[in-house]
Amino acid sequence: MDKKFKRTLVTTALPYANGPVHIGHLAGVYIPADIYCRYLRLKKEPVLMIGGSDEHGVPVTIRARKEGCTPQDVVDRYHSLIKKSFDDFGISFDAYGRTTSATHRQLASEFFRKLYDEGKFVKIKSDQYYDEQSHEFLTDRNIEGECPRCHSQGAYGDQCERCGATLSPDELINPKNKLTGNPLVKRATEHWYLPLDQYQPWLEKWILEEHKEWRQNVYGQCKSWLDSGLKPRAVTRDLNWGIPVPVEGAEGKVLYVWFDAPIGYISNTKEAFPDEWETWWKSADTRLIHFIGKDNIVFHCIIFPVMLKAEGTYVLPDNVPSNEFLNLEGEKISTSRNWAVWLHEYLNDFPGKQDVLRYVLTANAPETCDNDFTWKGFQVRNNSELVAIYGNFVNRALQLTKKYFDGKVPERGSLEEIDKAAIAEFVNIKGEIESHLDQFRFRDALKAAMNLARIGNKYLADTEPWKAAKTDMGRVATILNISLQLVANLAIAFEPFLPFSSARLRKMLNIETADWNALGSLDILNAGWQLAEPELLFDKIPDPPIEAQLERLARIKEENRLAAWQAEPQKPIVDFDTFLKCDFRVGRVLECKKIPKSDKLLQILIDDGMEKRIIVSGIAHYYNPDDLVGKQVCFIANLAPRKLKGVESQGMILTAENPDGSLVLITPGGDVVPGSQIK
Ligand code: B3M
Ligand code: ZN
Repeated sequence: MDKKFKRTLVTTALPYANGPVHIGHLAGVYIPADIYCRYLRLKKEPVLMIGGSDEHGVPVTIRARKEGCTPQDVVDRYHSLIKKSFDDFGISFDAYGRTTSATHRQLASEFFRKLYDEGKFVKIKSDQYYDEQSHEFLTDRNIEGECPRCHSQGAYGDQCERCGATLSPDELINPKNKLTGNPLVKRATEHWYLPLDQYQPWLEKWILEEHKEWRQNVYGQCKSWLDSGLKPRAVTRDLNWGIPVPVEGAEGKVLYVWFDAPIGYISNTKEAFPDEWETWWKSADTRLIHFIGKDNIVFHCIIFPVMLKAEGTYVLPDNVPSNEFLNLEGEKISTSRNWAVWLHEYLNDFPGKQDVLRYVLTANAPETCDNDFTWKGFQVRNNSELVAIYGNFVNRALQLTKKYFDGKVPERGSLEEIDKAAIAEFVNIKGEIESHLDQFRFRDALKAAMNLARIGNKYLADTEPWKAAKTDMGRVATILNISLQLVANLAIAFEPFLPFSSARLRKMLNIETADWNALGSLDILNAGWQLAEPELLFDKIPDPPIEAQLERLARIKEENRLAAWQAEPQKPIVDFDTFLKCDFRVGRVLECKKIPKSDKLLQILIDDGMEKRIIVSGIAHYYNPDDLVGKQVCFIANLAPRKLKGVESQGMILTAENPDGSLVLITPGGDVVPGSQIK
């Protein structure tokens, strides 16, 4: 650790307590954070790992209404389920609290009140949609109506999922309360805003100049937020689920969930360590690290730091190692579509195999780009890495020792060249693992640990102790002594990554604790030391359970396919003449570029066979502008022109929408003359 720091405070994103946790959560946040904290603890550095449930926010209230229970019922249920999943997977929290705790409510209120008293907020009055029957203001996501662009029903207050338009609730035609269907009226309301714009110069210096070492994805996202200019952000909401705004005249208002949730890191520390929490949070020599997923970057790198800075007594994050997303069998993980591997279900299907999942998710971690989890890949990593490399080496070394030396560590005699070469390779691995872990490169660190086992396997294959046993038991003793020291090294090196297996291995070696400083040593086990009975460290996973998982996913896909039809039932029949009124044609893309200030829209210049025309299309998430040039596309030519982000679109390009909302262009099956009609 950097000399200027005395302790490391690790926080992990607080999962919303409105559903169970899945492999994406584990891979993105909790496994890397757990590896890191276990590593620091092994090195005897002071560290706290803080987590907890995020129990406020609109999604909790939506779930409660759907299930006909109270929000408190929802969060009680999921808090317990989530906490159990984390315990089961060995995620080693030092504190795991809840944002509905009294400690949190008080600390978050005091935090808000301090900023309020010091005039750090601005108060802004605006007209918001209000449901006069249910007496509530509505958040953007809870408003539904007709899209002003594509005129489909069911567009949200912030976005039309049909045509991809970014909307504000004001643009919706006939806005309604999504849950009750009630019509809405406008009503004036006042909220407190955090003036992020005032902190822009400070953030630019603090992030862009002083934290160039942050991961590229994190730094890049911050830069693009800063480049487009920060605006004041509301930190209160008109809602009845949350922490009441501690100000007179603010009845019916609560703290915005993203204001209170990160304060949860502090209050969860306070609740678990009432005497020490301030040392951890308020000393300049604390290094604060936030582990999060990429959708949380702006909150942890911009908004929360501004809150901390405004408050003035807390430390700021030193690093925010955010991961990208993990997909499942090539598709985005989705809670609502049940496209996920739920942790509690995994443990039912693969009891005792926590470490296998920990291994696969680390080896495949979405550190630098989105990554894919596949069940076949899971099986291959288990069978040909954990079983065939790590488990195999350990088993051979222990079984041979049992056979030739009754399970006692034999004496090491003089070394041959081949021994020295193997030792020279393995002593460097400690430094390698450390340098990767120090820089949050967990995948590489795991690979380095696995190399130790590879070295061991190669060493046994090269020295063939079973052959030497016919002539020279002294030689066998030396080879097995070195092999057993390697096994002991493996137990230490894997301790942060695979804690359950390391504990079992230590049991076989008869050693109680792992000492990180011993990593690289050839004298961990003394000659004469009695080992315990060897067991297999990992077992092969056969095909049937993997096939069962794939069948489950295929079933879910089928259910989703049917649900998609039900969600978008066939439209009323149109007669042939009406159909003929639509002029569908083929065109060729000549030029294509992104539309500034929109992350979804592309401006596409098309050769329509007669002349050139511009069409705006919401496919920027799925296609690179450059890749489209030269492609043939299908479009509707006689759609009334309309303006999108200031650009007039003369027609619409045809796409197909996957259940996850991703869009795919419709293209002709062969080359067609531009302008050809589609009938
Ligand atoms: N609950 C969002 C999420 O799970 C949110 C994180 C809060 S961290 C303070 O993505
Ligand atoms: Zn639309």
